[in-house]
Amino acid sequence: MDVRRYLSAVACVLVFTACSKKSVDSVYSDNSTLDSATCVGQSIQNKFIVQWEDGKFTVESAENAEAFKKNFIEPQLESIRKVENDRQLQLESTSAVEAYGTYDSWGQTMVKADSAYAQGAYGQGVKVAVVDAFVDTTHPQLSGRVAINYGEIPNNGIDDDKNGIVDDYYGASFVSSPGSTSTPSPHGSHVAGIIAADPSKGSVRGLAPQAQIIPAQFIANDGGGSLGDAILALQYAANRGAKIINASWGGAPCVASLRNAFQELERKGILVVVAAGNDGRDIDAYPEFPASFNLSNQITVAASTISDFMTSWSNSGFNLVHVAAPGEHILSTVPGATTAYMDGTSMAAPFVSGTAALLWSAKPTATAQQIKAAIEQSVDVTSGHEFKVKTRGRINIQKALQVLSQLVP
Ligand SMILES: [Ca+2]
Ligand SMILES: [Ca+2]
Repeated sequence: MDVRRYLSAVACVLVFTACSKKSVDSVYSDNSTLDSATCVGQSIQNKFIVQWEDGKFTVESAENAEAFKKNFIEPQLESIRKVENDRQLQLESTSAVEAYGTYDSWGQTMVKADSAYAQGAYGQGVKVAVVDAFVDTTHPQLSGRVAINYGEIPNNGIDDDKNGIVDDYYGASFVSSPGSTSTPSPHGSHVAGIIAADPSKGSVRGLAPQAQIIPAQFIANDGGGSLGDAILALQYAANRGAKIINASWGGAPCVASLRNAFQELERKGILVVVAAGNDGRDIDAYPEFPASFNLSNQITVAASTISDFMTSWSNSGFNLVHVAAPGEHILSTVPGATTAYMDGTSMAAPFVSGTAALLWSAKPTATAQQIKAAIEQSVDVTSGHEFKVKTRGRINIQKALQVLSQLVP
């Protein structure tokens, strides 16, 4: 070996990324090196999440990893940024629907939603994606509040607008594994109603009653879901023009794909509102994903009670959970043209999504970071009520509107 070639080889070892070409093994990760304590979720051996160099995600199938590397990754190596196995999510969702007494709309009153309506802010012009379980778009309080994809002709079996999804007139489902039950989960419809239910058509008071919901389902009726399906639903929501994405779920494995997907949303200026989780634990110390991602476009939400304390079961964190919002005995829409009470940070997150929609309709030029700052800087902090969250408080829409008008003159 001549000296020059030898030196060149050494330089390549030292600055590996600068002079090496990508290899199949450098883009493909089987997640085997991650911390097994926090990386829950069984790997799906024949499904692969592909992030392309242009930022897009697809989910592909192959017989096994070796076949996928040889037949898919290798021929397209230059266009592929990262590949990981898909995984089952250990989703936390509130499935119990209990009938409580007369707690109707206590949360909407406590956060002072009326102050926005007095200023003409109803969430108009703001699309909020519910990346969740099934959303009942026929519910009388939701049917007029669903964002319509006018490029699509419904129910003709054709992808008219060529966005890759057949008949996504209202929304789309990315559930690839249908699960064991056909009865719709109430979860997605309940979340959607908290954000935007039409109060003129029933007893539920949606926070932002003129916002539009984009249903993007990835959670099956039995509560199952996969990481790849979640990422495709997030990507779809962004492509449909969502300003806000509500993620009332957790239990995702700490793989790079989901973080990269959330970072794409950050790059696109989309606000992401995430439930902190219902395990009564500190997610600063024991991370929960996506709640613990800590991105600039992310608000992670704890649940508060009617007496304005943290619920006993809400996850917390002085760094990674930002605010509290009503999350106990929350009335909202569920399938079957009816209503129900549910508990959970899953209910608290859409209070913040609805709040963000109100703020954005008041100041359409605000950035996701300004909306987040207005919500964080306006919480009610009550002496003796210890909210174990970054801001120490519970959201207040009236004050948030005032703060936003200072941030965005
Ligand atoms: Ca379509
Ligand atoms: Ca169609």
